[in-house]
Amino acid sequence: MTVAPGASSRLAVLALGSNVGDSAATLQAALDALGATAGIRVVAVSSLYRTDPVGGPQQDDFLNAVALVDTDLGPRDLLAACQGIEAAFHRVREVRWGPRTLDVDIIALDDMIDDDPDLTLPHPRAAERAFVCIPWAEVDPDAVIPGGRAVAELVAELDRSGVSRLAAPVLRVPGGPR
Ligand code: A4P
Ligand code: MG
Repeated sequence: MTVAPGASSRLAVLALGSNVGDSAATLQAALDALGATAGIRVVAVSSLYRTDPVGGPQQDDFLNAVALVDTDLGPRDLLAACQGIEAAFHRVREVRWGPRTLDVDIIALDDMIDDDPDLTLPHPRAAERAFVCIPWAEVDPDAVIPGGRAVAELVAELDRSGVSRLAAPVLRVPGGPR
């Protein structure tokens, strides 16, 4: 990606998902909340994708998207910011991989690799998930999973049948053109 973060900043790849309520509005509001967080600047946002649920109980389709953010926050503070925004949307954690108003996962943070269960980097299931890799490749065609493979290569190999790009509505970069 040709985004040039500031000297002390890092580039984070965030995956957003929702399958409860007005998911498109929730994802835009989550982006706006990220953009309003001190130390986070949203630099790019993918299209919205309607995706078949992966894992968990029988549940509605998700809307998913990927955002690139430039951040001065450390890994813990970035995770806390993401979880704070999830909480603001009344996310309740009841069923693993179950329905949720909002999920904001950190897919990658610069080239960091960490197996800490509280913040595993890169996200351990990113490479196998078309609903992450397809929007990621859209916003950053040259992306490489830290310690892993090129995202565009993964997209070419993954089953893409459960993921469809929506022409509308379109997510906006907070502070960007309308
Ligand atoms: N955690 C560890 N690493 C990270 C990371 N890189 N980013 C910890 C964010 N959190 C991370 O997460 C559980 C714990 O993971 C947190 O306490 C955090 O410290 P969670 O958000 O409470 O729960 P979750 O998202 O349900 O768990 P998990 O296992 O991360 O879920 P996945 O793998 O992200 O899957 N199908 C479609 N189509 N679209 C989806 O968006 N999402 C899931 C969730 C399943 N199926 C889906 C979708
Ligand atoms: Mg999550």
